[in-house]
Amino acid sequence: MTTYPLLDTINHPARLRELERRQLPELAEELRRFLVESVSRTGGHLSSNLGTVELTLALHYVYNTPEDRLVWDVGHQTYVHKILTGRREGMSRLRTHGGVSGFPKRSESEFDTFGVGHSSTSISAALGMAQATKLKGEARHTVAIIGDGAMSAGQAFEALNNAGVADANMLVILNDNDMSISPPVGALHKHLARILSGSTFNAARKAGEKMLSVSPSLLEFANRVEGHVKGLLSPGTLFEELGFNYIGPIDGHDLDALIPTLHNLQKLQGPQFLHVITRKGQGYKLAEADPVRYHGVSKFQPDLGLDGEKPGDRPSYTRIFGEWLCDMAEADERLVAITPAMGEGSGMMRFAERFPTRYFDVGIAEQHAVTFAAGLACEGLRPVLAIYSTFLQRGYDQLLHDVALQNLPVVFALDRGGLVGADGPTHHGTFDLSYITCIPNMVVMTPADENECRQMLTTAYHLDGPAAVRYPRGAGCGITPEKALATLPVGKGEIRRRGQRVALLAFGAMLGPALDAAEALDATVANMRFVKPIDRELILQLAAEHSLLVSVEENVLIGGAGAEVARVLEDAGSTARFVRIGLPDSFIDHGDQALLLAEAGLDKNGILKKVHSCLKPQDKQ
Ligand SMILES: Cc1ncc(C[n+]2csc(CCOP(=O)(O)OP(=O)(O)O)c2C)c(N)n1
Repeated sequence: MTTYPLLDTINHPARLRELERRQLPELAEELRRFLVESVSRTGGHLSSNLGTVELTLALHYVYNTPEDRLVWDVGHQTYVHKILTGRREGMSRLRTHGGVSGFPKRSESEFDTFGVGHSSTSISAALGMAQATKLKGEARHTVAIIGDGAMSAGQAFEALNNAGVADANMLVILNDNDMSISPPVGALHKHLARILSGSTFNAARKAGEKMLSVSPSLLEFANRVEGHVKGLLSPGTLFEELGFNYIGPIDGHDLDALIPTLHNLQKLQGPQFLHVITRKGQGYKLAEADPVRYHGVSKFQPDLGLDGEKPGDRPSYTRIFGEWLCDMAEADERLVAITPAMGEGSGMMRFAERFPTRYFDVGIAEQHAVTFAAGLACEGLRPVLAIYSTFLQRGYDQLLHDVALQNLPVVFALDRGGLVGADGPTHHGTFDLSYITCIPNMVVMTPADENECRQMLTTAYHLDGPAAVRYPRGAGCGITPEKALATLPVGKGEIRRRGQRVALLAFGAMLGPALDAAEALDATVANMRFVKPIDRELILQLAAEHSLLVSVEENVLIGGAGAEVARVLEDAGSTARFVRIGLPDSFIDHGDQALLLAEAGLDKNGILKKVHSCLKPQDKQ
């Protein structure tokens, strides 16, 4: 007998829509069980998916997907959507190389209307789709589903501001679980909490439940909404002011509330806003109790839950950063630290506990985070902005125009630089060396080990201008950093191994594979440390002493560290033979980090292969 009798029959939402409504709670229960079982085997996002089971079910039940467009924000909560749209079997290879992506992806399914991974794009994209539908004279529904965390970003408000006057037929669903990855922050959160905590909400919910369950006709529904829900809640909610017809809040785990409401909303014209309340981790006790820890999980046993960090695990660069932050803050009271909603992921929780007044979680708002740091620096403080490489892309003009142009001393602690693995192309931090190095005043460093990471952070901290320290996801080499807060000479690399004919110029974490390859080649290896200012003297010395120079970096080749080496050689009129190893001009899919590195030629074998292909007979004595 199958464990999922109903789910087994659903391989397309059309099949789901043939079910009777009374069957849906059972399907929801099967989906929830399937989710826990499947994610416990693969790892992935858990709490957010458990929280959107009924909402996803109701959307595919009511809307004619894929003809009607569902546009998910962030996309980490789309596992049920994937399961219901023919990818259930693929879930066993979720986030593995060649397997199902952890996020919606247009090339993966016609149901994935918009590729995503970074947050707060759904309303903009849905508005574009709705306007296109109108221009083409087509009729279909467009729905954006966005969490309360993602709603805090500027782009979401830019889109609301535009949609409210664009008269587009679209529905925005706010999936409010009162959580981002961490507890939510900011005035919007307070606004939503006020709606929910007020006695008016409870009265409204009762009235709403009664009203919605009888499925009134369109006109009656609209009148009742006007008369009851809106009147009972603060009449001019923020979203109403922005030009939306605000409905809710309703219980997002109650199919009897969701389905009639969605049916009725389908009939209304213009921009609609439905506020849905859900619980992160719903239905799995451990995740309900600790949604932060169960936001993104590695493999675990469902009955036991997640293990803690095992003793003997090598500390991650993230942890090295977190420890440095506390030590530096102790040494200098001007230090303030900022995170755009990634306090846990960036290793800042100990700092937050120890120095609460100097810790700023600004919400998912990277642009604001960068300019906010600039403001702090203007007043003589020393801001450290911890931000994933991929998310700094969001704050690019702020980095250039607000920080670098004014030469303000902001430290960018860039986590997840390079290939991140299972999260895939939306999250790889493989562009930062290119996009930062071209900005005047920036100093850019790439640590090769934990100790160097600490030294580089200290070096960056003591500079009088902006600097980025870019370190990879995961553990380092296992070196315990010295406790001292030592600095490094700016713009200087070091020779780590002396050999002949070939010199490998390694940047950051590529030092390890370069040293391994050098053993087989008897090559010289330089740990370059700085991408900018790059060590010109060292490069020219190596060029003079070797037949072949090879740079190795975990960044796209275009505009990366190797491009800086090439510039130095060209400017000096050097005729040295030089090749670059790095990432190609293409987006790299998700998969195991080590596997992706090997595929890109960024391991010992890849380096050997490249060097052998470039050596000439006269080099080989
Ligand atoms: C631009 C950007 N910054 C940060 C993140 C990391 N991130 C992924 S999910 C998430 C929290 C989203 O909260 P919410 O929208 O409320 O969804 P929930 O997980 O609560 O369902 C964050 C900060 C991201 N994906 N994109």
